[in-house]
Amino acid sequence: MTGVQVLAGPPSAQAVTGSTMGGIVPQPVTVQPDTTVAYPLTASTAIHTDAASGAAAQIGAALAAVLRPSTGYALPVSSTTTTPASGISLLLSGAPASVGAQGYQLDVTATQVVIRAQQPAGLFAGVQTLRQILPPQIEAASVQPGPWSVPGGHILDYPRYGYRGAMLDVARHFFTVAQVERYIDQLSQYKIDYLHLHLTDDQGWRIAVNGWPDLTAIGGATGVGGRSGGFYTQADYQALVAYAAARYVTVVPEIDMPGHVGAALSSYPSLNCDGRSAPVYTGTEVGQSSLCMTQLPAAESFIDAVIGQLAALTPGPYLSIGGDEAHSTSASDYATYMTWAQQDVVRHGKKAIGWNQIVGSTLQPSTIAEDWDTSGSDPALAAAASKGTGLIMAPANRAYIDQKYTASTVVGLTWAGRTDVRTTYGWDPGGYLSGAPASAVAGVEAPLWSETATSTQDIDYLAFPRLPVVAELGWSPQSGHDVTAFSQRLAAQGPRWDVQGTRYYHSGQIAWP
Ligand code: TNX
Repeated sequence: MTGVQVLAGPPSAQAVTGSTMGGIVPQPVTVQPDTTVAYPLTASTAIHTDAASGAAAQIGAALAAVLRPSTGYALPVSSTTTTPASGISLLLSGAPASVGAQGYQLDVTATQVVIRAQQPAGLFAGVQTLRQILPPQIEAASVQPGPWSVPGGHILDYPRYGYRGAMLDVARHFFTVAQVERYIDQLSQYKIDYLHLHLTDDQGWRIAVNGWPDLTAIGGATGVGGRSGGFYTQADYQALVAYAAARYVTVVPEIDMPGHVGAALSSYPSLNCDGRSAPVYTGTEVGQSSLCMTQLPAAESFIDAVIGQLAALTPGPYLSIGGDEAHSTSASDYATYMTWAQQDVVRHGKKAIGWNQIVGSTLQPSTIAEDWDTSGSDPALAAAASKGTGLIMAPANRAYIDQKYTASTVVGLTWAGRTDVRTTYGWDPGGYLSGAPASAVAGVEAPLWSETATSTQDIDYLAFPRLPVVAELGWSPQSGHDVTAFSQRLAAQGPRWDVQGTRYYHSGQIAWP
């Protein structure tokens, strides 16, 4: 089944349900409302989960944890070996093959809500959709009056791309475990399934590496503008990885090199060609630092320790080695170094991701390039893609959510252009890179660099509403791309963010309710 169908219901639908299937982001593949029925969520509703799956039980418990505070209902969760006739059921049987590993089928009748999937990830995605067809107050942390009615109908849904990413720069400004967990909660609601953590840069080194304590003691001490720094212990990082995994988000750690290494150079004299520690850098220029290639064995043993330890701490398949803006590294040193680093990632059992420039080295068959170029024309990258290199699309003038929305936006950079909702929405990830086959595109990503973002409020403001825009580009079929319909669905998210305390940018391009 391809294409998006939304069959509009009669006006009485609003009266029956109090909410509709018409405000979901990202747009499901198929939505068929049945406005003649609705499921009333009441004090006697129970949640049933597939007895064959511990993961289903955990997803049921997570659903109950969302629904209990606002409804005040007990919502008991129990496992079932049959197909229940009432309540909310999360089942790993009976879903059509077309839903794949991450999709689901959701059916709402007068007597029950049934989510079916092939895999737990699909049940989790279906639960996120269920949240969005309940009234916004369902997200409240305290008991609300209700009534709680789930609109009737049928949804069949699965993603366009397997990789739907959000990148958070914790190097320029450090964000605590709690702040990152909050972001994970937010992005998992939009079916984002990868969190790329930019862990190191000139201004900060944010991950503890055994045997290299000064990386965090010195390199982690500050951030842009000399603000206080911070870092994750390896236990912190593992906790973040586990928190994300419970929300079907896979962490992709990034160690940026051979440029963007100022924090490491200020921590260890041996990584500098002159044998002296570089001064701590707190500005926002890029391209001034480089690992010392005349000391390549030292750089290699350092990076092997970092990559090896991160690989061991990371269950996900990817490890990003950056590779962007190495303006202080010669092209031949860059090629030598990035070729070796990719081999090292593979030796440690992972697949390397690198920014566009990584095509200036010898690519491993498993390497994925992340395209941040704003022109849509990068012949070297397109040639690599034609030969099999996968692409993650993150063109800065479309997908960088650290850019200002408009001239009057206070937080944010402007180098890639100002990007409000329509600019972020108005491109096709499958056709953006000229000369690259659409089949090379593994997905999309929304990077949030933190030169100007220093607080949870800043993250909220920059990411909302643009993160859900990129989420829709990654999940929903291109055939349903329609800025008017999308804007209406995005508007319906506003009241949810209000209830959740997400301080979003009230874009003038959207008619918020
Ligand atoms: C470019 S594009 C960068 C980052 C900056 C960002 C700010 C790329 C891979 N690198 O170093 O933080 O712009 O928007």
